[in-house]
Amino acid sequence: MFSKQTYRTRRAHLVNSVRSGLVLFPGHQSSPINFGANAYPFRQDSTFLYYGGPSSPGRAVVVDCDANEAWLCGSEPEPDEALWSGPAPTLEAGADAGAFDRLESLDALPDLLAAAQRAGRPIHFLPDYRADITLTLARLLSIPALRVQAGVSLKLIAAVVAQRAVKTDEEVAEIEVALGICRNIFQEIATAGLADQMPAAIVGRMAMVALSRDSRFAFAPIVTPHGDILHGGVAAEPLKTGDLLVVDVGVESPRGYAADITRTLPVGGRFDRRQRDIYEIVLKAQKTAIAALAPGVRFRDVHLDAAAVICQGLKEMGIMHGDIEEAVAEGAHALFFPHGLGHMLGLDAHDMEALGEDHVGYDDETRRSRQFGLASLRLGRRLESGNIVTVEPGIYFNRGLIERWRAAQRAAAFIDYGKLAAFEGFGGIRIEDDVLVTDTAARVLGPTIPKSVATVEASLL
Ligand SMILES: [Mn+2]
Repeated sequence: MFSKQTYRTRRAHLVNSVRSGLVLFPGHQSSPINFGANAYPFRQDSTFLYYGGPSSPGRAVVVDCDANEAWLCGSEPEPDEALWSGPAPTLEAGADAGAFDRLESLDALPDLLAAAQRAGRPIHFLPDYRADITLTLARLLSIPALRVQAGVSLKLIAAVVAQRAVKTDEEVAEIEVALGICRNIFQEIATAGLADQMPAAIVGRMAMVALSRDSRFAFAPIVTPHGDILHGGVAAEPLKTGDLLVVDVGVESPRGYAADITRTLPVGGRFDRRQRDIYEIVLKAQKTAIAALAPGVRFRDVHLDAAAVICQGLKEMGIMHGDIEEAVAEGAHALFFPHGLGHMLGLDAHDMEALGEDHVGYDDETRRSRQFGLASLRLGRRLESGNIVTVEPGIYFNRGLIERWRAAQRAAAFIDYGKLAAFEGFGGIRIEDDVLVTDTAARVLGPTIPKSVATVEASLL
């Protein structure tokens, strides 16, 4: 929990943007895995967390923009529940911690909202991503569940995105706490050795570090020698000397902020010559991109800068040829770098993605491309001071994609398909850091996690 002032300030800012009506943020319910009493670990909705702070399941926040007051809505804990779960915080305790002005019972909320609507006051709410919240909204707003989606407030989406996209110093500090845990995770798996280990055992070590720090994964980690399968999860076979292990992991800080780090590690401790050559290209693309970040710069242009470095490097290796600018314009690099350079980071690993990727990453000036590769770029628009973004270029050799492009002779002016057969089984390389856009440039957040060839190899000895 941040200070009461933090939540008051955040809500005052929101009232200032939305100006009129009521803003409704339904909190998460407890979510069962396979039967009611066996629930997933509780994680509050990030926008609720942002404006209201942590709370028990089944609560809602209302911000009355006309009266400039905030309500915490819920019910008092059942006395019998204490036998099983211990004493739960009262609604009043929650209201005090979050500096709410008013308490309301959830049962009273439908009538209060209906009265506001009769008085011509809009009820603003965000898109939801859990079916139970759709039903909650339908009940609170007295509308059919199928109409909920059509009623979301674009004005509220814009206000929340604009506010959450700019991080305060205390939010930056949270992300750096999460990054400190990530650093420890990489230290732990490096010192334990990689060869002959099952990826699941490596995930176990990673989880041990996170859980022992009262943290948890911000998303399901990727631990695989098949980096070319972009969201391949945890591979199911033991690691062999000579594999390239992609580890993409993020954890949450105590207040729910995410880190998101990727390193590619040579199993056995040494990159071979070809792995090192590709690795150096990815690293150069990443450093070039980080150096290009500044307020006012379009992230899409930075993505294209990284693509150009990748094309140049692959050209020097004889895999690509032709004019670099033309190759990037045609999207030829996307055979090797098919995903986006990065995304916003905050309370969500893909920050605010639930509010709509294009609302977060694009605007009237910068529209999403439909070109393969560029279309996957989640963030394209101009950066502002206070944005936190990931910078995560990669080079992959994905057999299925290569076969489809070769069959169609796609971008054949720029790609030497004859050279690619030798890369069967190479996997892929990605390097990812979390970066704060400052007033003039950018700063890589968190403690150093080895990423040069020399320091990565040294960390594995
Ligand atoms: Mn990422």
